[in-house]
Amino acid sequence: MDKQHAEVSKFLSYVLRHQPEAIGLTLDHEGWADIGLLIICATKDGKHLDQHLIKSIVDNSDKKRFAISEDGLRIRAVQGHSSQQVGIEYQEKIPPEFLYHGTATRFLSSINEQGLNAKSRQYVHLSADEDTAIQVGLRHGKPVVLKIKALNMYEQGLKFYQADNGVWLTKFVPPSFFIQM
Ligand code: HQG
Repeated sequence: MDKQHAEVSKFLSYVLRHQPEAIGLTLDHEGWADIGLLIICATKDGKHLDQHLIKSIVDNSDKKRFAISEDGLRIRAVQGHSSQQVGIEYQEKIPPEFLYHGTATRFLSSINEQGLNAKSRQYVHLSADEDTAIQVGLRHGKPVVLKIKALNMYEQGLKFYQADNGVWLTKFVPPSFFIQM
């Protein structure tokens, strides 16, 4: 992805996950925005988007962050939201035995004490593989990976969901389900 694409991808993450109101955009409960309206709102904000650029970013997103509706008219972020406008009803799913969460070492003592919480997002994000977790942790500093007894959590009644791009979501992970690596 080139620099322009990366910048627009960040902008799309910002408005489709966190602050649609910053450009006067409205998302529906499932997170969808009308693409025509998104282009108008973005242009007013000085960001020049068009259908072609948006489609190319959606298709080339390394983490498959966005989806376009079947009729081609709407776009949404598939996970990562903090906006109160959005409450995607993810389908519950039985997790694998273990899932992984990457974070920075400086957060560890607090996480070990309080458990993993969603912070500004709506869910705690987990991955099925350790490598992805390391990459996620690197965004915050010196990475450390927590191995989570996910199936065990599920058997005790805690719910798991999987976004369209494979990211696992849950509301909270109590410290008793950590295996520190
Ligand atoms: C930490 C990216 C102290 C948590 C990635 C994390 C991901 C605590 C940070 C997605 C804590 C929140 C999400 C506690 C949790 N005390 N720190 N009790 N509980 N934390 O960015 O998981 O590129 O909101 O460990 O790939 O890092 O944006 O979450 O370090 O899938 O598409 O609080 O974002 O995807 O940070 O990342 P974030 P995350 P995109």
